[in-house]
Amino acid sequence: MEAAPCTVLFHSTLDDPSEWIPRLSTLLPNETIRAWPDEGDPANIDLAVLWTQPPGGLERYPRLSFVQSLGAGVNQLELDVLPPRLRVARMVDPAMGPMMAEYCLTAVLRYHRRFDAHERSQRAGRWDFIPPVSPRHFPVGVMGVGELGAVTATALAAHGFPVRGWSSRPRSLSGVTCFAGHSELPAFLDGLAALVCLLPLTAQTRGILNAALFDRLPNGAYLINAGRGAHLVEADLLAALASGRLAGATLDVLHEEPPPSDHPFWRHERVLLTPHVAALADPDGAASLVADNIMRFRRSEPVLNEVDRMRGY
Ligand code: NDP
Ligand code: OXD
Repeated sequence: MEAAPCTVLFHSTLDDPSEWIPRLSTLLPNETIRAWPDEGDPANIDLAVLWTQPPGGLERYPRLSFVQSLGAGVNQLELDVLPPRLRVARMVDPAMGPMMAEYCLTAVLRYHRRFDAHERSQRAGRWDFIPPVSPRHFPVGVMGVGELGAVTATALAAHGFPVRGWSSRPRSLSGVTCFAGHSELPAFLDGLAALVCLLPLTAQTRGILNAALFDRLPNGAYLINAGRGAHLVEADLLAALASGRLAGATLDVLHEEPPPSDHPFWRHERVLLTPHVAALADPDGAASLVADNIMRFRRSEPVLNEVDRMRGY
């Protein structure tokens, strides 16, 4: 039997509703799609497609039963304050893996081929000859080898870098040496030339990029964080860059995006900031994934990529 029509609320501070609403309306012709703030009566909202909670929070929607996240990460939805009955699915868009891999490969190659140093030399008017080294001598570690990390680790390995992956549960990835759990973190970090963070932000991973972790890396290692800003203890990064423990950092995510204008990262010569652009769901393909999950939920079928509310990702 056809389910009665329902109302779907769309809210994002990142994604453009004019890209999403027409596609969702075509794919879900029987549902009413409303773009916040034009939400109508909050009591009529059944489902939501969100990057973050709309102002006023989700308690305003007493009938809301399912949230499809526009982000692969879901920490920005503040899962802890959502009613326990609310089910949440995250974005797994196959187009995002290669996009993330490309971002991380670009950042790793920039360090491996010493473009960072060449940029500094040029600015100082120096012709510094730094001989290139083979990628075989530049081990890269990827923290988090889930949907995005696995594609990234595999792409780095295909480029000739020795690659290690670290996850919560043991994993096996072709061409990647895998480590799991806290007990294997020191072995994972030992000797890395570059560390890439693609973890979800949870109570376990908040602040994981800190002085104690940096001290396990060799002097002159590089950090690339495209997970979440709160993975990083910013003061510890500044200290590690000052001491030479770390030689540079590429940060796509920050505690505050954008950071305040007086933030030391803006003008730090060893920090490269990018504005949360590493990977983004493309409405062209991802709108049908969202519509499919909504239809699954409506038919009481298992939804795809449901978030484990206890685990937080
Ligand atoms: P997944 O859930 O598919 O993968 C997460 C990985 O992290 C898994 O391998 C998981 O281990 C591992 N992990 C989680 N907690 C721990 C822990 N405590 N210790 C060790 N490993 C852990 O997520 P995605 O790959 O889809 O996305 C990862 C993150 O990337 C997102 O949560 C988001 O924060 C960020 N992101 C950033 C974007 C950007 O543009 N900068 C774009 C999209 C995402 P296990 O396999 O054992 O579960
Ligand atoms: C994210 C995303 O989680 O853009 O950052 O999907």
